[in-house]
Amino acid sequence: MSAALLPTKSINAPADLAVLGAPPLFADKLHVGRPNVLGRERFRRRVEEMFDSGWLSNNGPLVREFERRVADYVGVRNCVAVCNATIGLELLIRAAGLRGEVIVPSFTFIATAHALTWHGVTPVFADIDPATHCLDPESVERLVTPDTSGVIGTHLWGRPCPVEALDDIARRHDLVLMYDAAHAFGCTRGGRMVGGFGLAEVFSFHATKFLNSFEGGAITTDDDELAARLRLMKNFGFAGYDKVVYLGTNGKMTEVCAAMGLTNLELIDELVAINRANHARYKAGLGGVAGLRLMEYDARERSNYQYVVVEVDEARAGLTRDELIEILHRENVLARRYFWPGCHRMEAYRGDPRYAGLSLPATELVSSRVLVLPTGAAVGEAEIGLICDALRVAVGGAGEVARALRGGAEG
Ligand code: T4K
Repeated sequence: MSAALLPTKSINAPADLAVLGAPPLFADKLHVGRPNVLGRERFRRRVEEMFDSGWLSNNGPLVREFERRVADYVGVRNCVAVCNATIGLELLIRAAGLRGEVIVPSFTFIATAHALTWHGVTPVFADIDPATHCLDPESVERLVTPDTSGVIGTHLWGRPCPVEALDDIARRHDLVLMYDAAHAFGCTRGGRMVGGFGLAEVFSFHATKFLNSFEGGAITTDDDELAARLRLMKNFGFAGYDKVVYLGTNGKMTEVCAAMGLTNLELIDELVAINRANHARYKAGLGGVAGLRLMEYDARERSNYQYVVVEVDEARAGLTRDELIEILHRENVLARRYFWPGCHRMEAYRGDPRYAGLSLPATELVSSRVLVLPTGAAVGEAEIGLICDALRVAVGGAGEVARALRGGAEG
């Protein structure tokens, strides 16, 4: 445990909680998404080589090596590295010719929807399966219209979408199927690596992802022609000096980002092991706490375990999800409500008449129940034990804790 995270107390009874006036558990804040920064020496060596090479961006040797290694790891023919996953999605939307309407989950990071809207394509929000938090194929099927050109599924929390059912819908309706795989690097479905499903998939290597390249992303596909188009489009459409063959943008990954990505790719087993151990600790620590359900990862598949997601059943816990978030924040544990309230209820969309009155019951229920807890190399057994203590004691003393939290409103 780092000195900044040394606990200031133990939590054995409600009176030990900060919401009841005790000092916070941690002097410093624990974030969801604190970057993993292992392998600093390897990274520094690569950066020195980069300086020596005189090549900082524009498809340099480190980016090319990163692309090769990601493609090999995922088992696809092509990987196109990009500056971030949002631009990756935008490039893919253009390159695949999506237009009109595209069906997406509302329960996803806003970038999935924004990437479409930014390019004048209408995101049509489908509901999710409350058990998996991924797209519900029946909801998708109901939303197909003559204007639908595609479907983008999100492998939420690194748990893959029902790719077989979505594939079937896409084939029957002649739709382009692609995936936002921002959370799912290193995960499998049916033993097959995510990255090879649909026409193409987009990974994120943002600083907050378990495997980061500072900022970064990658589009993976077995379609050589699509990959060639993406390469041109991410470099303004240049096909040679003075020769622009496509409308393009600047979506290039820099060499320093590729250096970080390569370093972390070499450490991927260690990074996954850290997350897996943390997940098991949360499982042990939260077992038997009424109304809290930790989302599991399928033990038969490979997973990156990068999100620790808890669903709160308010009736059983005696506290709402938002009250538990408040309790944790007061302890300096910055748990998050990803992805509340769902894209369709975000200001950017809910004011648009196309989404007025849209009701997605599973999305709305799940987004009101989910809380995401810190994991990664920044936390370990001690911190997780204390976070679980705080949750267990809060739920155990829910009556007293709720009175303290609601006192102002009720009085
Ligand atoms: N699709 C999906 C399904 C996604 O989840 C995402 C990104 C994307 C697409 C788009 O990928 P990129 O274009 O970003 O490659 C964060 C990330 O910014 C975002 O990348 C991620 N998903 C999303 C789930 O989480 P915020 O708004 O929660 O970020 P922020 O700034 O609050 O960071 C989280 C916490 O991490 C903070 O409390 C502070 C801490 N932090 C963050 C950074 C960057 C650090 O301690 N150090 C750092 O360097 O979105």
